[in-house]
Formats: sequence, structure tokens, C-alpha cells
Amino acid sequence: MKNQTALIIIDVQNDFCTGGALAVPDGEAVVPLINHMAGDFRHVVLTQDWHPAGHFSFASRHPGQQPFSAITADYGPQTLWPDHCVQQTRGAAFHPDLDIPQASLILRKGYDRELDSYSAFFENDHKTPTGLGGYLRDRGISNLAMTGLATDFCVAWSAIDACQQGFTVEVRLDACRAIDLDGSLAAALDNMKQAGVRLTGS
Ligand code: VGL
Ligand code: ZN
Repeated sequence: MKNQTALIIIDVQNDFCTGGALAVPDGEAVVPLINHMAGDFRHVVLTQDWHPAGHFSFASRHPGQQPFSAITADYGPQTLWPDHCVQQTRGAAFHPDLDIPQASLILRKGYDRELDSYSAFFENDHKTPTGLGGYLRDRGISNLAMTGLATDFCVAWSAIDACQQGFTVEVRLDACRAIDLDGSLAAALDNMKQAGVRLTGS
């Protein structure tokens, strides 16, 4: 049992799996791996992308914009997505086969209508903390293992922020899947390495 390491499971939700609104290719393949891996950890945290209808990151909110285009928000660049993970919908629910009863925290993110949050630690303005850093430190956790969806967005941003917060971070790539938009996966892998994230399981 790994006592000072927490497993952070990012956004394993229906909308990121086959048939979902923002399906990540082969996204559901991570589920059995994560279920198995979770047994090794005393501390497990789940994150849940959790947007109100009409969220700023939805292309439908911006007349004339298509999903997967990018705009400049007050807080920097923002990719626009299909409507996804709308609060209380089936798409926002965890994949039905995800089986992690021992998770101590479900951290929701992206609930501010005007601000997106890829990272589990800071919203996309890079300033507004979610509180996860304090939660983990308070529990004496210094090492993190991360898995989930999508490698090149929420996993990468969370892993990089975690390193910058002083955690030791391993991303288990075999239990992650990527969106890979215009080279975003290669860029995310580079950025993670540069930040000091240990990439394993590839
Ligand atoms: C995610 C795009 C939009 C993710 C969430 O979980 O990686 N990507 N919202
Ligand atoms: Zn989202």
C-alpha cells in the first residue's frame, strides 16, 4: 500500500468515452486498468469535469465558432469544445464500469460558467486554486500518480501544476488516452517532461 502517494483519476466520464459528446479515442480502455491500479493506493481522488449549460468553453456559446477552434479569452487562449459534461447529465457521470468505492474526494471543476478548468489544481486563469493542493498537503501526501482523460488536456495540465506545487508526479500513460488536436499530445508530453513529470507505462 502506497501511503504517501495519492492516485488522481482525471475525468473518466461518459462524455469522454465512445459515444460521448467529446469522445476521446478508446477512452473507455483506461477503466479496467484504473480499477486494478486503485487497489494499490490508500488515497484516491477522482476529478469530474462539471460544466453549467452555456459554459464559456462550449463552441455553441460563441456565434460563428466551430468546436475545436481556439479563441483568446481574458485569461489567455481557450480551445472551444462541443457541449460536454453538463452538470447532472449522463455525459457528466463517471463511466459505469469505473469501480473506485475507496475514493475519498470527488473534485469537480469547470463549474464557473465564465472560466474553464483543465487542471485539477488551478482554473485556466492559472490563478484560481481549486483547493486540491491544500487537501493533499494536509493529508501528508507528497507523491502523486495520475491517470485518466485526456492525456493532452486535463491530465497534462494537472500533472504540470502538481509539479509546480512541489509534488512528485508520475503519469501512467497506459491508463491515459489523448484527444490529440493538431499535435497537442506531442506538445503535452514535452511540456510534462520539461516540468519534471515522470512518464511511465508507454
Ligand atoms: C477535457 C477538454 C475539455 C479533459 C475537459 O478532461 O481533458 N478536455 N474539458
Ligand atoms: Zn470540459
